[in-house]
Amino acid sequence: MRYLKVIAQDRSGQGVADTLQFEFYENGQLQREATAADLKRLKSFSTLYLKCAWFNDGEGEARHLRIFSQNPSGDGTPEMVRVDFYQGSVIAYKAAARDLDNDGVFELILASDVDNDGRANRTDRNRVRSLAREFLKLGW
Ligand SMILES: [Ca+2]
Ligand SMILES: [Ca+2]
Repeated sequence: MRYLKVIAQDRSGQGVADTLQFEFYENGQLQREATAADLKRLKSFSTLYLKCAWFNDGEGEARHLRIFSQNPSGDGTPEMVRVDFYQGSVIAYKAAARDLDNDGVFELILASDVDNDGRANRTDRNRVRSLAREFLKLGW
């Protein structure tokens, strides 16, 4: 199973994340870090992820995101993107975007307060939809 691990850090101590790291995993093994080409394709994703305010103080790595697609029908196109926010090895909260009829458009978004502003609303669902869409562009 493949997933993209995203780590945001507040290295300058300003209370907001200033550094992002991306790691590509397959079957639990780190395959590679993001290349310059990946970073280009991850530009919108990065902006979205920073809005989720799920980051570490300093160079910590406990808080991170794991995002991956699932294709239970086995037809080669994903029907679901899972967006799991981790604290250490535990999922702190999670979200998902589902393409129920497999037409490439997400109809169902399951999300709590993913941007940590104290409200679970349409903005959170839109963030998850956009994160999922941007992630799929990577083809990972
Ligand atoms: Ca659909
Ligand atoms: Ca929110």
